[in-house]
Amino acid sequence: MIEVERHNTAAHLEGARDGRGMTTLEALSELGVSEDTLSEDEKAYLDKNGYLPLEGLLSEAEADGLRQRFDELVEVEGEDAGKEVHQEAGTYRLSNLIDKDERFWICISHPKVLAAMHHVLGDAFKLSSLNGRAALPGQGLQGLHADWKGRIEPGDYYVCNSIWLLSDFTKRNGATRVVPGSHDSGMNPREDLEDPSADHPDQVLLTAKKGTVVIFNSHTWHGGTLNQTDHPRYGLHGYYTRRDQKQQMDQKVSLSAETVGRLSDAQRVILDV
Ligand SMILES: O=C(O)CCC(=O)C(=O)O
Repeated sequence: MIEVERHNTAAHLEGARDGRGMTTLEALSELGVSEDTLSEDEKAYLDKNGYLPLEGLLSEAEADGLRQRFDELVEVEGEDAGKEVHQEAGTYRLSNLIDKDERFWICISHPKVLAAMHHVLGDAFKLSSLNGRAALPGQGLQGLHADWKGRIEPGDYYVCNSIWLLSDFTKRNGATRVVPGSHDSGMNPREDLEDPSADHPDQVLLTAKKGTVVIFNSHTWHGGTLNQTDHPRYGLHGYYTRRDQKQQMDQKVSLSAETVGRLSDAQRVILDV
């Protein structure tokens, strides 16, 4: 699970203009984000529910290509897969995906996703990590959690996630569950629920076609469910944080010079490298 502690070392806007002299807002503009990239209805849905499904952001061929690459990396990395950030029994986990294939860069470049991050996190934010998770047959149940330790004031969000569906998410294959509106509850499920693994009366299952990206405010209570099928259920987690916070995976340390050299200035701002 992703949980990051607060790291209050800088004012929120410090770092908005980085070494390349470009602010996050300027980078967003370069990457094609404008005020109306998300519709007013989409923004209102995200504000109210704490999540927003965006269908068809990847074509079927793109999703299949990423899933194939996912499997190759699992094979190559073997027991080390995911260890840069987190390993989880019953799943394949991968980390540091920006460095591992240029095709994953869509997760830091898609205007709709970046517009949603801007809406939740404000004018200065960056990627925290890009990880992969596949729930294996008969596995994958997680307790409800927020990707943040402790409680927050409603509206004062630190982190926001995007889950990129590389499989259809169905009722039976371990689709992510979320509790709509819980981002503004002022509570944290790990501290405030008696049994975070139990079904929650208000939970909804995020069933959708592969190629969909579901944005979820990471303070929204969520978790993987049990995969009751014979096939793994694949997703990527493009996890973002306010710019004054520590990244889950320090991109300056984890990206090779070769990768950094191939990124555009705007992408480098999003990665803070
Ligand atoms: O992959 C999923 O369905 C959600 C995973 C998740 O919330 C986590 O690993 O923290």
